[in-house]
Amino acid sequence: MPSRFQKIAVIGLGYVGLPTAAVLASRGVDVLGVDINSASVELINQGKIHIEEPDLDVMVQGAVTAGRLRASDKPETADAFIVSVPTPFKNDHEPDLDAIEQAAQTLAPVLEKGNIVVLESTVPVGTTEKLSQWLAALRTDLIFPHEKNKTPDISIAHSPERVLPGRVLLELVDNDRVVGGLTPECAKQAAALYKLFVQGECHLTDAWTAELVKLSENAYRDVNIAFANELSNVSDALGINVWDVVRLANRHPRVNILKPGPGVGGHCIAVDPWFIVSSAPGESELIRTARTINDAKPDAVVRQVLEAFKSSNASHVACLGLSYKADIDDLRESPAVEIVGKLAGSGLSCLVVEPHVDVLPPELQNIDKIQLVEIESALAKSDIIILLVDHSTFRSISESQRDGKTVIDTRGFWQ
Ligand code: SAJ
Repeated sequence: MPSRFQKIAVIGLGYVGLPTAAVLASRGVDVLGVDINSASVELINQGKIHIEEPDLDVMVQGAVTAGRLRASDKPETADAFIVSVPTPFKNDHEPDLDAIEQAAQTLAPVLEKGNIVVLESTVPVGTTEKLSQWLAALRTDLIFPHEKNKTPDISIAHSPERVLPGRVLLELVDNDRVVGGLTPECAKQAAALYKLFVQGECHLTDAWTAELVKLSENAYRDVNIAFANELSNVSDALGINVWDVVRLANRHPRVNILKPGPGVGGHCIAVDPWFIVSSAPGESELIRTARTINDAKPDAVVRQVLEAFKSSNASHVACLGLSYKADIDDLRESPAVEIVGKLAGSGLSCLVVEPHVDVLPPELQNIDKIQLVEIESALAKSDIIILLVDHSTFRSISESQRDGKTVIDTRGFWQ
């Protein structure tokens, strides 16, 4: 029997949407990718990509060449719609759902009876229901699943993405998925959609639970990283090497402390816990505290570097890495970007090395104290080296290149 999902539209072609679109196309589905960024749309239609992710370029090129994947700034009718747009925060860590509301406006005109809409973006609890309400307001001719005691024309579910940048294509297929429907039938329909490519298990639940599951996963990781970061503050205060503490404590069979670092970045872990805090401020003290501890880490690194600079004759500081973690090009919420900006703001000349980007991010551009340079040049001119990101390419830096310099290793890379 042919699949009921012959054509799928993916709204939002970012770090998750584009790989999802490409994987679906590789399973023989006709996929339309929709994005408001016309430069990305144009690039994808040429079989090229605007983000860095292992093997994604080959998969997108194959899908476009085979005529299975097209990109556009406008949606068309389809059997299913996957919404994968950013959900940042605004003001005092309040969730910003504008992109989801905009996606609802974009897809409402082309919705047809029998369609399914899956929200993949990480959202505060209750947003999937809100999406249903937004769509209902725009399409009064259709029945939506939040409307009680009616048989819906459209299925709506939340299935949060869980993929790790750098391993997206593998994890999209292998990871289990949580699929939460606005009704049990919506969950069943969405699970059938994911079974087109997911080899992990699909766990069915309601949309509200699925929303909190996703937020809990990232808050859990944030709290654990905050523990490691607090431990590094404690160790520094006591003059003890935190990397030895973590390594030795982790020899206990039930202890697994994560790695301290210069702070927590990325569009997920640094953002999502706030969605819990904003929904239940009185009940989320630990989650809020973890955010505060992790957010304070870049300033602690800046203080450490300024201290080292004062007691040296250094003219330049080599800042190794700008992305939010190793071996990727994603600079969103990156603590390294914040640290470099603050060091330059304090008058230090920063020679930045970031092998994964060709230009500095807007917030670091046109600052004469900051230059993006090659590794060799940065190391040759600097007496202080700050390792901000543990990129594999930095393994090529030899001991002799570090000899005689002050090294501040925020990732335990050379421990
Ligand atoms: N970090 C540390 N120490 C550690 C681990 C991470 O300082 O021991 C830092 C990283 O350097 C980085 C930040 O935390 O700045 C986040 O990195 P990450 O690798 O922990 O996570 P992300 O943001 O790349 O991806 C997370 C993942 N969530 C979980 O592991 C629970 C991923 O599965 C999610 O799909 C993703 O968020 C998302 O999109 O929500």
